[in-house]
Amino acid sequence: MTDFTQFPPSFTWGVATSAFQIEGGAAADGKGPSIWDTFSHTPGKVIDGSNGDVACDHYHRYPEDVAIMSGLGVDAYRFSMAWSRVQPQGKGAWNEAGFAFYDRLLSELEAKGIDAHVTLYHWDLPQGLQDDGGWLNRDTAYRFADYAGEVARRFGSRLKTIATHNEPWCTANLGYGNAQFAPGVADLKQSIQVSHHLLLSHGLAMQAMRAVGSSAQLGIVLNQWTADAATDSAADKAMAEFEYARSVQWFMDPIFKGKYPELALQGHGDNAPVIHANDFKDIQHKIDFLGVNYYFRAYCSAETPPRQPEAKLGTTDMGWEIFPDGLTELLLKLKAEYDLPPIYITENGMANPDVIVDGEIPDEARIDFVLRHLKALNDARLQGVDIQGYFLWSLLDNFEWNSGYAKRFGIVHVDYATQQRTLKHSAHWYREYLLKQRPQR
Ligand code: LGS
Repeated sequence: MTDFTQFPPSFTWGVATSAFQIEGGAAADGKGPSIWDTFSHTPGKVIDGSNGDVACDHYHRYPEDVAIMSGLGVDAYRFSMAWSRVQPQGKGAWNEAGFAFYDRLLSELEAKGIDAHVTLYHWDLPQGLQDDGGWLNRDTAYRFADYAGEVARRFGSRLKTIATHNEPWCTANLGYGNAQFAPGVADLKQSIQVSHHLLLSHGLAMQAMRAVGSSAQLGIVLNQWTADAATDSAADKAMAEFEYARSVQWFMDPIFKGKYPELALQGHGDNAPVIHANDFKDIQHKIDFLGVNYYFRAYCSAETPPRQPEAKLGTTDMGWEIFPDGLTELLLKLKAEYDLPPIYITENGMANPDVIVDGEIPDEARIDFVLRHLKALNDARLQGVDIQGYFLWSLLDNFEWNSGYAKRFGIVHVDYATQQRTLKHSAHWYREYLLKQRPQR
């Protein structure tokens, strides 16, 4: 299919994971519970009834996992820290044993020459803070800044980048909008207020980290998509415009322009958030990089039932349309609208119903998916978008939130009964592809 695309030698090639999805060790060494521990242990919340108690047991098997990454030849590893591992209640005492785990992980990565890209918040709020009102409580933003400052102070010099949040859109819209994710609230007004507190917490955390003089590049990771109208009808077009405003610009404009997009703010009406006088000043703080997670486009149809995209390239095991062109379009749109810092594609990948056949896992569909998206991102790069790296989601099959373990995103297969890791064809392919990108190494 797609031809080989040569990237510059300085381009960063990585893989990504997050704490709750792989670590396990749910109560190990003083870790406090997070909202995902609570949520996943509540019957009916996760499709297969599973939880993150053991997950990929990465908490104990991290040396093996780092060795796998080293074998793949990646430059960089994106992972998240579990806040309640290092601060069990989300406020008050730090847990030294929790920091010690990340210290060991970083040492392992350093020994293999793999750069660490850390996310501070990948959805696992300490339950102690949820008990105080969670992200609906403005105070949580200040607790987050304390945590960010402490991580930067301890580890800043060993980290290439620190992202405050992963996909605050998901926390707000899935955690508080439709109850699919922890903490499981379905209330539009609350979800919009939560999105504001998440943005505020990002700005406060940036300042707390700057204050300790960390050498790491500081930024945020946003899930983004283009929004296409299904037809030329005025209703579909208006829907697409609103979708882009409420999802992409809603998180970008405060950071880059110090305000919410008018269209979305108007549309939210009485559900618009309570904003304090200095909030935008706190949020609009220069970031060193922007992480973009891209999986699919939004397809907007005002009809009942809504029109579905043709999905010429098919859909993934999540039912998501494969639409690499949307990545090029998105990046060009962002460049036209904002004064952007360098971009990392911090997540891209697909769920596939992978099975082991005679010891092999032939996930050719995933290779095709990644190749097409790399081509799409290179098209944007050639048109002037400053893209510094690509992180494939995910290194390992893992706990896919409310889908449990049934959906497999890894380039490495995990047998959850034995914790055995097996490289899929895509992992072998990625290794060879990276060798071609940098034959000198
Ligand atoms: O595993 C997650 C991956 C899988 O697909 C990861 O933890 C997240 O950071 C990220 O959200 N991931 C992901 N995203 C696809 C789009 C998310 C928005 C869902 C909208 C519902 C229609």
